[in-house]
Amino acid sequence: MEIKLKDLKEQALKEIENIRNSEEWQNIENKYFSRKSGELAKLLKDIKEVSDDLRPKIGAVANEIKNEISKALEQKKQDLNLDIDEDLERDFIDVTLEIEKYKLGHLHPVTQVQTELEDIFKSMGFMVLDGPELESDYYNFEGLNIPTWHPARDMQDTFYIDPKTVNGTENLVMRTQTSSVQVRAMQKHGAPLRVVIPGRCFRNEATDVRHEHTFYQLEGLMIDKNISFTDMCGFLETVAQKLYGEDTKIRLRPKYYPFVEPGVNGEVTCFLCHGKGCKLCKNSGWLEIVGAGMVHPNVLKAGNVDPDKYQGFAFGFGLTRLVMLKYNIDDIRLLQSGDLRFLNQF
Ligand code: FA5
Repeated sequence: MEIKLKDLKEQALKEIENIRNSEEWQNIENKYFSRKSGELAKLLKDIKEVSDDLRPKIGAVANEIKNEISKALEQKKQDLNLDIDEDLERDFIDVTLEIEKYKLGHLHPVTQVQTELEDIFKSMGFMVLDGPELESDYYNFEGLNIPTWHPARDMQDTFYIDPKTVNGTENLVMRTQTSSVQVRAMQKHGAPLRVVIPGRCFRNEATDVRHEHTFYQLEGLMIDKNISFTDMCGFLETVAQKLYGEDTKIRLRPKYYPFVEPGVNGEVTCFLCHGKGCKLCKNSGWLEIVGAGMVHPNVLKAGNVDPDKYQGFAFGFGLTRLVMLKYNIDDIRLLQSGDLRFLNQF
């Protein structure tokens, strides 16, 4: 090790002797003193391998040699009267170095499908509204024709909030459905009205591959004069065709929702097998995508809309389920897992 150090010193002093200009000076300085790749740095690393009893002696020799080379360099600079910009040297940035590039993020798949749906409805003259996630019992249930005693409350297992915790007197719930914005929208904007409301909903679910405690819906409401059930059917078919293609058909079957009369469950022909039957549609040929119906007169009244003058229909898409269908995702819980290995696929 000692011999190696002495050889290095001799070689360095010889090279310093031959320096004729600033460029050569800087090259030599770099060759010996560069922190990462300099000859001295390499040797100092080797010293770590030397046995404990010899290390202090070798360390001292190395230090001495380092000082000698440094002094010789300094002397050469003065002898040749070199003008070396040391700041520039210290701050030198190698622009050719490869750096790790920042990866750009992208919209969450739920947001992507939400935007796609919003665009479809905006093109049909609908406005997009928002509503509170922490909602009063009134807008989530009562105003929607579901009084406290009504058995339909059991259809949605709800997170009730103790009013004391939010310094209020009102009964609050985490909204179970975006239908909670129906009455708010009518009260604020009156009739006629075309509005969609995308947003998060919460239910006290035992979660599984198709059920989350937190999920997204997209609500729609159309109120006007002379709106009939057939208008609703035609409208839902148009939306389905815009979503899944011109040859898509829609099937409506009766379903009970307290805030519409009559109420339906809307299915579309499976966009993967076009109705023939496949794994996605569980061989039925149909995919369930929407709940809908004609707005109940009690709900119109709660929204200060006269049911003798106006009628309308409401619909609610399970937005998270639409995302699952679109991308063939077999476990809803992946969507909120925050797992980048999953999210980076979209
Ligand atoms: C409703 O929530 C009604 N508000 C829909 C509606 C609006 C009907 C307007 C009539 C008029 P339902 O509870 O069926 O309905 O939920 C609607 C959709 O939300 C379901 O079809 C499903 O796609 C989705 N959904 C419900 N619960 C969950 C859950 N726990 N996880 C994921 N998606 C869910």
